Amino acid sequence: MKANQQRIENHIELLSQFTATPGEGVTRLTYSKEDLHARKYIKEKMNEYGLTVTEDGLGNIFGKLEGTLQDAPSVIVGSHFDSVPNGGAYDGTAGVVVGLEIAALFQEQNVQPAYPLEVIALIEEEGSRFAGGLMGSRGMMGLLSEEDFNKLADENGVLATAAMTEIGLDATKEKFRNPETIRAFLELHIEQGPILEEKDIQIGVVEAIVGLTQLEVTVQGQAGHAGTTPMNRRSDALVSAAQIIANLPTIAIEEGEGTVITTGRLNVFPNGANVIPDKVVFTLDIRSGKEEHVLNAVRNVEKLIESVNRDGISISAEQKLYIAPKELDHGIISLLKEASEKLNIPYCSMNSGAGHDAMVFSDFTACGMVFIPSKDGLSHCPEEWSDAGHLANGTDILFETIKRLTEAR
Ligand code: HGY
Ligand code: MN
Ligand code: MN
Repeated sequence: MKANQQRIENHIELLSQFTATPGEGVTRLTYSKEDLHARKYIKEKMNEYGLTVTEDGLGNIFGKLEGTLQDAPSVIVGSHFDSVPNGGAYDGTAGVVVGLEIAALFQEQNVQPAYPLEVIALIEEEGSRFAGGLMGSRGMMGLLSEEDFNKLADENGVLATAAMTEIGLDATKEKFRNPETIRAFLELHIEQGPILEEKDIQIGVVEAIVGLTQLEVTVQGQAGHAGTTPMNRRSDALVSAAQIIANLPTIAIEEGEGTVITTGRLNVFPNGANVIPDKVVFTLDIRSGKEEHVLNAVRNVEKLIESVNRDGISISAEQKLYIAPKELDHGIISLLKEASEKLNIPYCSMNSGAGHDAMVFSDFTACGMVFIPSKDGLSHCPEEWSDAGHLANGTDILFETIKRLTEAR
C-alpha cells in the first residue's frame, strides 16, 4: 500500500495556516502561538496514528511506536516545524508530514516493528528566533548546555525558557537524548535549490551536507546629526558595514568550489533617518562543501574587516554556529537507493547546500536524507512549493527503508 497523497496534501495545507504572516508566507517562530497551534495538530495526528506522544525539555515532539525488542534503540524519522520569517510551507514541515504518514502506514498495514519507530518534530532548526539554529538537535545531543540554553533570549529580550512556559512547555524537563537510544535518523526535505528540477529527477539521495558557519558582526561608530556633521568628521557605522558587505561576493567567488556567503539580517541603531548610524549588527552565513574553503573564507572575511577598521570605528565578529561538512551513512544511503529501485522511482545522488539537523545527528547515529524537487529552485520564501506526488513517492521510499531498519536483525 502506498502513501496517501491526499492525506499528505491536507497536512501541508493545514500546517501552513499556522503562520504569523497569513498571505505572506509561513512565519512560525519557535515557542510562538503559531508553534503552539502546529504543535497541537502534530500531537493530535501522532495520537491518531497510534503513537505515544512526549515532548522534551526543548519542546521537541516525539511520537513513539514501541517495538517487540526490549530497550532497543529507535529509528527516528521527521524534521523541524519552525520556519524562517515569511518562509514557505514545505521547508521542514514536509519532513514532519512524511513522518506522520509513515506512522499512518505502519498503523494501516499493522506493521509491528522489532526496533521502535519514532516520529520527531524538531524545534528551532532555522535559528530565526534564538541565534545559531539547529537548536532542537544540538540540545538533544548535549551540544547546548543547560546554562547556555537558560541564557538564550530573542531580539526582544524574551528568554527561551519564558517563551516555553508561555505555551505550556516545561523547560526543566530532560533535554539530552542518549545517542545509544537511537538506531538511525532519517529525514525527507525539499531540495531548496534547482538541481532536481533541472535534471527532471524527483528523488535525491543525499551523500553529504555542506559545512557552514554563522557569524554576527557588530560595527560600532558614533551617532551624530545628519545635517551638521561634516563628511570628514563622521564615524558612520553603516558606511563601514556596507564596505564589508559589498566585498563578500568577491571573497566567495575567489574561494570557488561552491562557496557562498550571505548577509541575511542587518539592524541599524538608532535607525533614525536624520541620525548618523551609531551601530550596525549584521549576520554572515558562510558555506562550502569542503571545510578548508569555509575556513579560508572566514580568514578572508576577517582580513576584510581588519581593512575597514579605522579611527572612530570598531568592528567585532562573534561565531554563532560552526559545523563542518558531514557525510551521511553509507549503509542507509544504500538502503534508500535499493528502496527507490524496488519501487521503480528514479533517483540521483547529490549533496545538500542547505544545513539540516542530520548534520548534528550524524556525529552520533546513522543518518540518511531524501530530497524532492523545489519548484523553480525557490525556498525560504512564500513561493516555495513542492509536488505532493513527489512527497508521496519519497514517503514510500522512506517507508520501505524504515521497515527494513526496524525489522529484527
Ligand atoms: O539555513 C539552512 O540551510 C537551513 O534552512 N536552516
Ligand atoms: Mn530552512
Ligand atoms: Mn529546513
